Amino acid sequence: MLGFRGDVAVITIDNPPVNAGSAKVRAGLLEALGALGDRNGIKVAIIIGAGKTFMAGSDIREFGAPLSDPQLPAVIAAIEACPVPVIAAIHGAALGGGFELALGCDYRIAQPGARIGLPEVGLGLVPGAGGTQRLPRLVGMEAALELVVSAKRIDAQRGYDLGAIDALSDGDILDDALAFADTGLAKRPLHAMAIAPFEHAAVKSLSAKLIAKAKGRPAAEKAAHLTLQSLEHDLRDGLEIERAVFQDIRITPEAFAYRYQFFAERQASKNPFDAQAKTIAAVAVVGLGTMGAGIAYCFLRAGYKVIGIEGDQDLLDTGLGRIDALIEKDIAASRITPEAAQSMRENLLGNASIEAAKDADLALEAIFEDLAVKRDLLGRLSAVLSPDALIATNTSYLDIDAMAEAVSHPERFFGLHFFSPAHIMSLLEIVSSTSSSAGAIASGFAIARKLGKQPVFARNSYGFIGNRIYAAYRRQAEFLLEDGAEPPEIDAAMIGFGMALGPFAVSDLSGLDIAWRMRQAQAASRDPKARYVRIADQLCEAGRLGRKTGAGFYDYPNGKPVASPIVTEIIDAERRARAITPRTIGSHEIQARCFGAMVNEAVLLLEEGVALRGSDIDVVLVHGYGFPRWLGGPMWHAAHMEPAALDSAIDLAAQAEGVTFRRGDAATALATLKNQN
Ligand code: 3H9
Repeated sequence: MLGFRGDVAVITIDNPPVNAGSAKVRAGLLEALGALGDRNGIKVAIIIGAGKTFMAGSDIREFGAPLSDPQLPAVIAAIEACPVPVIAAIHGAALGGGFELALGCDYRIAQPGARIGLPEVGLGLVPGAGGTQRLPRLVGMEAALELVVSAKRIDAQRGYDLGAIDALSDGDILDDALAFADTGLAKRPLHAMAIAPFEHAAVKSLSAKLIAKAKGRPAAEKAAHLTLQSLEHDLRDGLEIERAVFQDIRITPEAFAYRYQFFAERQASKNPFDAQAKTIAAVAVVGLGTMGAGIAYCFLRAGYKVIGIEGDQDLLDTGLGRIDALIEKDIAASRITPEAAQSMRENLLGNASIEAAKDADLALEAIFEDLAVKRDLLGRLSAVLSPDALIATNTSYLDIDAMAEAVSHPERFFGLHFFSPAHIMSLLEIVSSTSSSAGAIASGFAIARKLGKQPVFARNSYGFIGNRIYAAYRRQAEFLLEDGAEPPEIDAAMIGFGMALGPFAVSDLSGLDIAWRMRQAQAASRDPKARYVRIADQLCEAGRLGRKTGAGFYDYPNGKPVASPIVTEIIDAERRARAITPRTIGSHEIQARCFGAMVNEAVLLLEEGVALRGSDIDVVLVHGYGFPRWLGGPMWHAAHMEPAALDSAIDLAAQAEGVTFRRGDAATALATLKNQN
């Protein structure tokens, strides 16, 4: 849309909700820029976004098919060829193609809090409209590499400090851009701008570090290479090379998987019910152990008042100390300002009595995993709170229907399953009991948004979505142990598959005792014919509870995991007791069986209605369990495997478990995923 304010042309991008740079937007921009030439007396042009943002990037939905003309580089070329200086006026976000559009303008003015950056690598892409070539010319090689390869988003204030933004706007962005336009601007082509000198060795090592941090994903490596190449070519040639790499990479299986995750996350974030969220100002967190303190800190950081409650004064002091340590750590790392820390401290009240929860709009219990103790606490909380206050549990696997029975007005009760460490992990399972009201669930989604968490809806089931799939995976890993593979072989195979850590390294990290307690609680109801591996129980009995005790599936002589002769002896003894002749198991079989077990459980979760969609399961596994994002998630990966390979993986897992897997609807569940993006 083209308008005029005196001798200034104002071009407005208007494509709600985030002004994604679709083909229509690109055509509109090109047309507006063309129309400028027909009008005499125009001195400056401003490009601005309507609504809440400048431009969130190119329209990601277009990347799976051939891109239609005009393409973004053509629009930016038209800006550069425009006879008058062009200003990008940025509010909200200028990301990816949106930031590249702004970099193609002669000047950039932005609101200090606006988010800018090149998140393409996080989508399995490289910037495709000049990001890797123009940014080093503006901010220097080191800062450009960091932004491009880490896909980090920064605020415009930081962009100003780096030299990517020319002026900041504290008021109305258009008014300030008009005032800026009046300061006698001239055309300022980036072609002429050289990259500031830098220390080559430092840049090389920074590049290697950033690529390693991105786990060597091809997009990161290619993006780093393109950025460094900007030195060797003039801008025009550099742009062509970058564009060619972008065109290739956007149709790789990895890029499809990343884009799928992007939309899966947004789909999962939508409240599935049509209901109003309750307004929540004060939250009581009962239980300030590591988990509860982390949860309390999440609420404080998001601006809630928090009442931290513990059983007695000593426990309370320790719990409040834990919260304080988290605050201090974030101040030291400059993640929060001392002023923000001060206001968090003012918002935190500690109390050793449950009565203190009476004014809370939400009470969340984060005490240890014991159903009877939790039920008792929930009953007492119900009596203290006002009848319309919400009550939530952070249980990670217990039956929340059984807990709801202890709550008066059980419709207000639901699960908010945080992942450890709660202040770092983004995932939040929002769990409905059979009596949870739609309003309680809607409130869970509103809370997740305010906390900046990735919510996923789940219905009650042992372990909900994530822990149930993970338990099936873990079980299969233990069958592999008995059958002949050693912990380091299984861990290495799963890291080779793409998992962030192997299953036994994870157990050692999180502690073996939680799962041990769970197994003990389940012992009475376990099918006696089901295959059960006793190795982990025996490690626990021997006091090997993981890293916290200095030994688990591995020994940790210097803090690093090494294979343990004691564990080998325990495994060998178990194999003998079961009359299993160990055999060599290759990484292909390890990966197939572990993956087959995950997919089978995922399909069951869908059939049972515990998960609403396959894509929700993928969001849970990627965000909470280190499943590789570039494979999309277990469901996406399964949907894109050779059907025969998937069948064989599931069959191998079933054989090891000694059961017939119910995977009747796997094909249907997976077919819906195949047609996306
Ligand atoms: C790129 O630009 C490559 C270039 O180098 C290539 C040049 C040739 N496209 O997140 P929200 C949708 S790659 C299409 O909930 P918020 C989103 O799906 C791109 N759709 O809002 C959702 O739709 P629905 C680089 C998009 O306020 C709705 O908008 N850019 C796009 O919480 C609202 O989204 C990025 O990676 C898009 N680019 O957060 C930035 N972006 O309602 C991606 C959003 O149907 N975007 N949608 O579910 C974001 O990070 C956030 O959307 C933003 C707003 C922070 C902007």
